Amino acid sequence: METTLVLIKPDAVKRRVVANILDMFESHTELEIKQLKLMTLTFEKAYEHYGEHDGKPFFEDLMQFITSGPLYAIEIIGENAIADVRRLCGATNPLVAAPGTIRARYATSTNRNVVHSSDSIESAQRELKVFFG
Ligand code: FUP
Repeated sequence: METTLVLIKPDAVKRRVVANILDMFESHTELEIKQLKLMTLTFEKAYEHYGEHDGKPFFEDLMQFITSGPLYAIEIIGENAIADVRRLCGATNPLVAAPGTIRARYATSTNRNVVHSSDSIESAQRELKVFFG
């Protein structure tokens, strides 16, 4: 079994599309939601998650955005949870995200792309600690 972290980001919460996004994970029969919590990140928490992007041109905007309001942190498990969840989320840039994916449906740009999902077993373990201890 794999375990992965999903964030439903503040843009999705503000635009009230959280239930639609959760439905896409719930409808995937190979995936199971194990934990879910609503929280607003401090700068310090956001840095623990996104610190690897420090120095990149989009970093300040990313930090401002991810701390701008509540988000949902979700632990999802499944045999191929990491790849399955990333496939459901779609490409980082919604303009190239496959039709039917969460980002194709709901994201408005690369910087406001409604979801995050872990990209490897190692990232998942690190990121789950940040959000669930
Ligand atoms: P992803 O794994 O699809 O979430 O994408 P990355 O790890 O490449 O990027 C992490 C986050 O940085 C993305 F969710 C959005 C943000 N980002 C930007 O805001 N602008 C960019 O040009 C690239 C990434």
